[in-house]
Amino acid sequence: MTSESVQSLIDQLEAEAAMDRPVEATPEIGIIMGSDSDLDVMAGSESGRPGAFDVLTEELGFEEQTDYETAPEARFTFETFVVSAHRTPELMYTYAETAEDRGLDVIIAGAGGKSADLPNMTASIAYPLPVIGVPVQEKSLPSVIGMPQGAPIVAVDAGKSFNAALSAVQILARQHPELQERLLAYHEGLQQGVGEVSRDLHERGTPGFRDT
Ligand code: RP5
Repeated sequence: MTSESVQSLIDQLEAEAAMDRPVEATPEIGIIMGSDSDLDVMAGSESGRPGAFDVLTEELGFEEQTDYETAPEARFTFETFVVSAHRTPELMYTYAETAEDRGLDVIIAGAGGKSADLPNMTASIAYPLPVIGVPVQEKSLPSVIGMPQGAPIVAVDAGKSFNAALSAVQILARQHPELQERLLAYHEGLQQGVGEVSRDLHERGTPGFRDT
């Protein structure tokens, strides 16, 4: 028995899949997580470590798409849903099965707990669409990366949704030179930061550097 709220999401995904919208009007990246309690890890927390939402919106010029009738201005977008492998298996199935027809090019899937099945089940159903798994906790790592031969998933270290988003954009960048430029600019910024810190440490010396 599927609840009304879940069924309405399933119906919406199926309807969107049948729409055949132009690629500019649909998100390239789908972000799903097993629970809204995963959101701080998957999106990035306001007070803690940044995540997929932060790098996509602040570094790479993406916008989050919340309405399919009125797409955001940004050319590249992502969507975000809670999809639980154990509590809403029908929704997981429909999400993965409709992903390509809804215009997604890559899915980032995160789950916590010891039985973090959302990333690997999504990868199996959405195949050959690439899925990047994020173990939300350290103990989720074996169940996210432990796929049998012939059933691929790409995965990042526990909690590293930031890197999952970078990997997703690397995949997209093979077809979109403007994303390649944004990735290079982001990397140059990292290099610049290390170079500045290195010069500062060297020129002030360790005690002086520590005092600033
Ligand atoms: C997993 O169980 C979710 O991905 C989450 O990390 C964990 C706990 O979920 P809640 O009980 O907080 O909803 O499926």
